[in-house]
Amino acid sequence: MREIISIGIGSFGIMTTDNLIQGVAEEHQLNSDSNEAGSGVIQNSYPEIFFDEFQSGKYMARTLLLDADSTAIDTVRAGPGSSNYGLDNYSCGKTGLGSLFAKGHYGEGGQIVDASMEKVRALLERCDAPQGFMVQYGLGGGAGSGMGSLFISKVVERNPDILMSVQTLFPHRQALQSTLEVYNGVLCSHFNVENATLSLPFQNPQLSRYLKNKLLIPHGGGATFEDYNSVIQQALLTFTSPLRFPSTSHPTLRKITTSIIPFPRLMHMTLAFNGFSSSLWKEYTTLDKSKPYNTFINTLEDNQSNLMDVYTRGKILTTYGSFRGQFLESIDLHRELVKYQNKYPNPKQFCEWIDDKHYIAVVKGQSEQQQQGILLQNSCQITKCYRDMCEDFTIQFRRKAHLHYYTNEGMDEMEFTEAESNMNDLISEYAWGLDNYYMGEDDEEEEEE
Ligand SMILES: Nc1nc2c(ncn2[C@@H]2O[C@H](COP(=O)(O)OP(=O)(O)O)[C@@H](O)[C@H]2O)c(=O)[nH]1
Ligand SMILES: [Mg+2]
Repeated sequence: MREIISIGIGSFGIMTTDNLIQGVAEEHQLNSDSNEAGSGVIQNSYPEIFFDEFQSGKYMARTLLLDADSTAIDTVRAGPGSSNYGLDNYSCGKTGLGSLFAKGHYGEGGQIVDASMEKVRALLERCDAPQGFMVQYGLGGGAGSGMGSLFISKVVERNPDILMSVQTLFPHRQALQSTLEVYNGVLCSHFNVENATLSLPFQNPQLSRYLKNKLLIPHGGGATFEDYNSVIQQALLTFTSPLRFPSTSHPTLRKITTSIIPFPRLMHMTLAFNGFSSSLWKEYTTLDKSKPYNTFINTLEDNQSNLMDVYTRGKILTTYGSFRGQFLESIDLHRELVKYQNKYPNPKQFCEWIDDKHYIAVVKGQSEQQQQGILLQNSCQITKCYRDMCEDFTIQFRRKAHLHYYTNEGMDEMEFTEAESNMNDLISEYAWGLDNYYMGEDDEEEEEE
């Protein structure tokens, strides 16, 4: 059984991992008190992808939640999903990390990660044929960036063949909780690029825009982390649904990554998500249920569906679509995508030299209401996030602002320089697919040096 090990690190990571696990338990109708498969358990579905099934019939999440302080873990333990975990699923320290990558990677956080390796080994040992890790963390936080980057590099070092998919919260200029977030983000991305196989990033301001544009709830700017997290939860549930339910093309994480990632470092996806399943969704009212393909593809391709703030133009290399709905057929969806691709002015938008750009998996939905789709695009448009982050990084780093917090913890300035140049390399690896329009528009080309 192709098991996935889910890991949550830092507050953001722990909350989103818990949400994902709760969602999976609900979709497979695991009984929430005893955690046994309920009487109405869906035939032919595979909760074992995320859960260990014990001989007693109990299902426990194959999950590890790591943090430096216990705030987020306490919330989970007091929350509705607590019965999914045992004591072995948590690890936390006693003090916070003050939003410092240095403390998360080298200080107290490092010790917590070291100690968790034994638990990872035990989880892996119980697996039959693991398909990989899904690790959630925020690039801006101390625990998320420091411990997250250390965790994935340690796991990959010990298990070189393992697939590492990371779901991260990317810092955004409009939503920085601390000035250190851009430092943390660049230092952590430096490790992600080398160790992760697949990266699915999110940004809070874009999630906020998404809620405003797509949902009929009048938020009045008051959207909370829970609201953001519920969008992330639905997106990840849709992304993983073909792995957990019978589907066309029987994807595994490995199949998905091999079909959409032509170069190991260009593995940062832009996610577009649509969940028509509830009447709260604006498009639900206009959805033509007999012919939903147009609506699906069109709404997924419009920029408002993106969960990341990216450029509106730039080459798309490949796409992976995961859909569920009663009326959907993969062949029609594929045709619709190809039609979209050939529409003016799009042909140039798609990379010419990749033959089969679209990989699609469809799960027959359980109910008429359930219509969801997520489209992963491997595209150069994502460069915007890296460019913004690196620009902000350089402005601070040139003046050595806030640097002493890191050097006091024993970090060397060289590490900052290396991370910066690795990120600039990544940006230039994506540059071939951006038109001149974006390059050097609001930037005076002094960045080199
Ligand atoms: N969407 C979302 N963002 C969060 C959540 N918790 C924290 N954040 C954001 O994530 C970033 C990192 O913070 P956090 O995860 O608390 O740091 P850490 O615990 O040190 O890893 C900050 O910019 C927060 O605004 C959450 O539950 N949902
Ligand atoms: Mg925290």
